[in-house]
Amino acid sequence: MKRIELDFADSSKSSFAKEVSNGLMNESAVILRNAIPKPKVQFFKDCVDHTTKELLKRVLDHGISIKDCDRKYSPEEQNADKNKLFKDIGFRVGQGMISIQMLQRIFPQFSYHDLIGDIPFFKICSEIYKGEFEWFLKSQARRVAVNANSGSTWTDPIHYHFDAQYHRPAQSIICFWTALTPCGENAPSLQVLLCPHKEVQRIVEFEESTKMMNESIIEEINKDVSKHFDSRDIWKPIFDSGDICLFSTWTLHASHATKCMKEKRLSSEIRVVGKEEIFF
Ligand SMILES: O=C(O)CCC(=O)C(=O)O
Ligand SMILES: [Fe+2]
Repeated sequence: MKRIELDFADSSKSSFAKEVSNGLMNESAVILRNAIPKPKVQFFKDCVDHTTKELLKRVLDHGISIKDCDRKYSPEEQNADKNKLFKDIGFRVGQGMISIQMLQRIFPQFSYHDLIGDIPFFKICSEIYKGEFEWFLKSQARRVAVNANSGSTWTDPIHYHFDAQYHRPAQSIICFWTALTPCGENAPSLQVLLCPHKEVQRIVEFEESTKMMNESIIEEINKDVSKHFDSRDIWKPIFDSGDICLFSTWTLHASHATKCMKEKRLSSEIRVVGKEEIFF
């Protein structure tokens, strides 16, 4: 498998969108260097930090401690609870995840999709989907720290998975994973396991007609990806702020974290979905 890195300085070339699309389809992930200008990255980083602080304050003002915001209680109890909304927000803030809907409580004008609203991104998505696509609203910012405490507004590193195991039924979703702070050396970043989409589907026994997969194989992958895949295909790039890793709902990925990473990371996973059914 090839490790493809493209520089956005070349994004005006006529072949650029095709190179990105081919890279995603053949290698399952592509790095886009310098994809978002630094001032834009800084602006969104400030928006996310401010949203985190402001929402945390609102949750605390309702007498709710974010440590208590787990979701174990039943739907009936939740519906009867007048603080349900703030417990829900408290849970997500506590986990370091700021959804578009949460961002827009504080900044109604903005969405993470504005980060990829420029023409080169439109061309890339048009090339990948060869038809209509739309913004997928399950997009968010994520604040990651090695050894995050629960309820600390930071999330722990995430284990190996592919997003189709969560976004069911499987849709043709791609993710522009965008580093909003430098990461990969001193702060936790992202790793991907390069493997053709069809091979991932074969190994998890994905049934196109029923959209079913073998749950116990998925569980094994989540625990230890090397049980079913070749760990020599793992790629752990170093990201500067504004760099993007583009991957699909079938790409295996995880946080890349080591004990010596003392800094924290902010990123945004910005998703796009095709109107057509599965084609990956
Ligand atoms: O940011 C991470 O460490 C994991 C992100 C992830 O799983 C995703 O963007 O789908
Ligand atoms: Fe993921």
